[in-house]
Amino acid sequence: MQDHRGRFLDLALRADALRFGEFTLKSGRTSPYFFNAGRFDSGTALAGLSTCYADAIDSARADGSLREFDGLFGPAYKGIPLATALACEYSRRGYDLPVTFNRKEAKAHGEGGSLIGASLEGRRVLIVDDVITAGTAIREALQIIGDAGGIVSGIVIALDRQEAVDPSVSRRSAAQTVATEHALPVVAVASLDDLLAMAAESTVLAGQHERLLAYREAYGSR
Ligand code: OMP
Repeated sequence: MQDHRGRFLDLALRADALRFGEFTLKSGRTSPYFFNAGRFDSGTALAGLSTCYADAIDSARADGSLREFDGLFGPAYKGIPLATALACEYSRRGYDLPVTFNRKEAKAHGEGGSLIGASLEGRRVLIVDDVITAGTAIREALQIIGDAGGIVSGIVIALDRQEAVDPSVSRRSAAQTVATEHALPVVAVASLDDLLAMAAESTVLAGQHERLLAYREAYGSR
């Protein structure tokens, strides 16, 4: 896996952004792995990560699975540095993309409001976030952008955990559900399947493969 998927997983492991153990997720599920985008905490780490996002986006554009966009939106908090670093990467690639992000608390003084950066009115934006598990964070971002008059072109995330919200009802992943409900493309730099493929081949991750596979069996999409 020499493309953006392998590069991203390598960077995440080296930055300690991808960890193994026992983690409680926002959904309440106990997971054998966790991706913490906050560990990409230096200019070099964020620059490396943003090239992986940009390569994933550019290959989705090349194969026609991603529509045109003319702005980036980073949902608070983790999406903010991701969208900002990605805008810098696109500037290096010759595209100057406007960036917008939100505050979690609306501000009543100064410039006021809950949005910072470029206006979303009439703009086609790509949402840049870290992870989709149940899709709650992404649904909030869709609402915020719609309320501000923006048009969402698609969603890009670092890691698709490929989890079904309620496996007893449906084995469709949260990312697939969001994509279908909103008729939007969701591009992931890498997925749990990519991590499983890497774990199957790597001596460092050999101990994790079975636990990841068992988790995928219990909660994963099909
Ligand atoms: P959903 O809103 O359920 O899609 O979960 C996405 C959010 O879960 C992320 O924005 C994180 O706050 C958190 N999360 C991670 O950051 N990394 C993970 O590996 C798993 C989660 C999670 O709690 O599901």
